[in-house]
Amino acid sequence: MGQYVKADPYPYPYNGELRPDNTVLIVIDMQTDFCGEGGYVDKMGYDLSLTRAPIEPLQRLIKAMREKGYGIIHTREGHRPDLSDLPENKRWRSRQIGAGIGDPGPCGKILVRGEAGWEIIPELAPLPGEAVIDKPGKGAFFATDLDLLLRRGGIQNIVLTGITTDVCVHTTMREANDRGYECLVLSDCTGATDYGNYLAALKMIKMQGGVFGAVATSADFIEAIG
Ligand code: C5J
Repeated sequence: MGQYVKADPYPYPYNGELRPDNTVLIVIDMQTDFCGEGGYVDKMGYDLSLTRAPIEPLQRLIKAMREKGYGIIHTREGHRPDLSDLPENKRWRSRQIGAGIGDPGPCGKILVRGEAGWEIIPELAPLPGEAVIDKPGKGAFFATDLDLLLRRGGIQNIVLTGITTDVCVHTTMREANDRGYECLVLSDCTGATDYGNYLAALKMIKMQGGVFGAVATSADFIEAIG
């Protein structure tokens, strides 16, 4: 029998084992720096409506998953206040586009831990007890204890959401896929700074029979766990 989500290119998860004890939601980088006024993405000049689009669908999804007892993990991209974990080339590139990481901005120092811009937006604030992973890079597995938490918790399936689809969501999904986790990306719960990249990033997941996993809508996911 099994429990599956209607997804593309195959019903998710591959083995029909979708349960709160083996499945977790990861909400990636829903921080002011990526979707709020005066943050990093805003300073770079991108259209904030694209990275804000997932907020409402995420609120519905998180509520439904909390009610059904699924674990939720949040991530934040950011660097130590002394910038000792900020690669020089990352800083240089961000300055090229006028939003230097570590430089002062309207929401404090850009992408620096503890600053206002680095905080998760209040609409999607983690509940006490939900893990928050602080990551210095794009992928949530690099230089963090995420894999340890997942293995310790018996997690097989990862539902990926958040921003941005083509950068931190994709990097984390690729890291997870190589570690053997079964990945699902929810199309309406993610967004990118470029709409074409958003579409391409979703398309890439589905090629080769689901080379990185599968894609579904949050409505289909909520129906499946209902
Ligand atoms: C970026 C992210 N785009 N959260 N970070 O630098 O996708």
